[in-house]
Amino acid sequence: MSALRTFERSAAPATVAEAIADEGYAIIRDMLDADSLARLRGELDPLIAATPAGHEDFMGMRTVRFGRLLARCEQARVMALDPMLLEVVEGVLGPFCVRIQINYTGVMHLLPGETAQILHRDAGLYPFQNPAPPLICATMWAVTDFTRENGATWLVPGSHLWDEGRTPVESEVVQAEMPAGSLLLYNGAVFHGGGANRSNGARTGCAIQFSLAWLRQEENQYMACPPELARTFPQRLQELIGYDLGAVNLGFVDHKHPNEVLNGTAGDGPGDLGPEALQRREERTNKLRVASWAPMNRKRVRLDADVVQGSG
Ligand SMILES: O=C(O)CCC(=O)C(=O)O
Ligand SMILES: [Fe+2]
Repeated sequence: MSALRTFERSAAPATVAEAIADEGYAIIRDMLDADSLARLRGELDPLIAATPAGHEDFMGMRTVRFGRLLARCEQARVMALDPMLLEVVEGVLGPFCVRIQINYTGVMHLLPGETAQILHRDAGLYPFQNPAPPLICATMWAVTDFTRENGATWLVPGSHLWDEGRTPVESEVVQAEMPAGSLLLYNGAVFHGGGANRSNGARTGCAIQFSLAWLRQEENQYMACPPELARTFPQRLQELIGYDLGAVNLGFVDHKHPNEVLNGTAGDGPGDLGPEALQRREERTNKLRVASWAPMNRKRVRLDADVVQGSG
């Protein structure tokens, strides 16, 4: 297997963002220290124990999976606000939006015997043909070690830049092997999928996905974290889950700023929906040109699990 793009926590966020722009992914080691990891496991263990495995093929028949992580897990709230993480995500998505937002949060706990997931693009939610500007920057936190045997995430480096229609072959797939506490970040247009768990232990990953704040979130954060709960969160987290403007004049409530409405600080009159800072930021982002809007069929790609598992 070719060397994975791996960085230390002390790396410059811009360098990590560049690796994600070039190769579609990066791994940062030691994002969680031993205490944070222990707190996270302590919170996740009862949630995992209380959740039945298996839903359907894509979700994994031997996978314990649940979302709404920010409502359920305090340590996940800390992780979502990690300054290094946010700087990297800003570096990846920032040129294409005025605001970043949290798009999905959840746990993927692969039990022994789980088979490989279909390779897919998370950004396939949105009807853009590839290549497209970055829409999603996904993160996968290794709660256990991620190994070749226990189902470390498969990735196809560079596939975020491929033309629509190109599908991966086995020699193009790598596995994100990383010790517990590491963080995998990837562009949502990179082909990837959970691996097969051929070990005797579970593989636990925590996903926190970000996206351009002008897109609808995959997980409905307003219902996952309703106002009475969100009010107890740090303000930056309130903003990241969507209690914020997604751009100038995008997402107001009764013509007022949603964060001010949430926290009861909105005035009586129409709110200031185009604060200067937001407008200045808008001037620095790119306006996109859609080169083609011809309809085309959408499909998922399945690679044979055994073939890919044998790739080196
Ligand atoms: O479990 C993994 O490693 C990846 C899961 C995934 O990509 C997904 O469910 O969208
Ligand atoms: Fe995925």
